[in-house]
Amino acid sequence: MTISESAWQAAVDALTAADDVALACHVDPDGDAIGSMLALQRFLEGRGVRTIASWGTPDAFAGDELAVPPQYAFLPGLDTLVVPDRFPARPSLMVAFDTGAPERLGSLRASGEAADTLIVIDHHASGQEFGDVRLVDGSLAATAVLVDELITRMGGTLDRDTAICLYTALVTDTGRFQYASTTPAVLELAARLISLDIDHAAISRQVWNTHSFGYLKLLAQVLERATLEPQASLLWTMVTQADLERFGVAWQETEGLIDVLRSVETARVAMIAKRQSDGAWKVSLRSRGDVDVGRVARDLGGGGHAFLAGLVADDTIEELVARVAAAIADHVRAGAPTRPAHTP
Ligand SMILES: [Mn+2]
Repeated sequence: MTISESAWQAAVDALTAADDVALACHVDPDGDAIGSMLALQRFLEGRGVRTIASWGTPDAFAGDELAVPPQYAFLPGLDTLVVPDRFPARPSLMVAFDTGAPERLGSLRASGEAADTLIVIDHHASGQEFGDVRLVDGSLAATAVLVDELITRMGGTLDRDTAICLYTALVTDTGRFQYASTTPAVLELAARLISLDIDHAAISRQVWNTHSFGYLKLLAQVLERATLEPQASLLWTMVTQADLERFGVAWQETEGLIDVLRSVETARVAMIAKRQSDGAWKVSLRSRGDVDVGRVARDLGGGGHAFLAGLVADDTIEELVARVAAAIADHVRAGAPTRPAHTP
C-alpha cells in the first residue's frame, strides 16, 4: 500500500494554494496523532498559512474542552489548539491525522464530511477509504513518517520544535523503537530528528516517567484485579471511574496500563475494560501475536489492527469477558505473524 505520486502532488498542491487549513486528529489522541498534527501546523504557520487545529470529543456533540493527555503537555504548539466547538463546520481544506475511519474524528466527523477538500494522513492498514486525498500507507510505523515526507516534498525543513513533535510521535508509536515496525528508515528519521538538538531523553522522561503516586496505587489496584482465563488465554482487568477518583488519576493517564498486562507470557491476549461515566465499557485489546485482535474487535463491533484493537460494550463485565473469550477462540492464527504492520 504505497502512496501514488499523484496523491502526493495533490496534497502538496492543495496545501501550497491554501490560505486557511483546518487540522484534526482522532479522539483520545496519542503521541503520534498530536505530534504529527502539531508538526504540520507549525510548518504551515511558518509559511504564513492561517491554521486551526483540534480533536473531537468521542460523541457527536462538540465540546468546549480539550483534554490534553498530561504526558504530552510539553509538546510545543499545544497552546495554539482550539476547543472542538471552535472548529470550522465547513473547512475549505482540512487535514485528518492518524485517523483510520471517519468516526474516529468524533465530533469533528461532520467537518471532515463537509470540507471542500479533506486530506487524510494515516498509517492504519485496515482503514476505511475516506477523504479526497489519501496519504495512507499501512506499512509505516507512524503518521509522523508521512508528515516528515510531506514537509520535505513541500520544500520545507524541520526546526527544533517540529522535530520535538515528530520525535514524540515516532517514539510513542514504535513503543520506544521496540515494535517490528522500527525499520532502518525509522531509525534514520529518529537520528535526523535528534540531530536537530532535541532533548530526546527529556521527551522519554516526560512521556513515560512522570506518573503521580496515585497512578502507582491505581496500577496496583488494576493488577490485583487481573484475571487469567486459561481456556481463552486471555488476561483481563478493569478500571472504573471510582478508581480514578479514589487515586486522583485522569483517564488520559491510563493509556499504558495495558502494556503491563501484555507482558505476561502465558496469555495470548491482554484486555483492559475501562468503565465510562455512562456505564459503557471502553475495551482495549493487545495480542502477543497468534490471535488477530483486530478481527476479535470487529466481530464485537469495534476495530483495530492484528496486535492492537478496541471496542465499546455495555454488557456486564462477565458477559463482556465471555464474548471476548469466544471471539478469541475464532481467531487464533494458524501461525504467528512475523511482523505487525505497526502498532498504534
Ligand atoms: Mn499512529
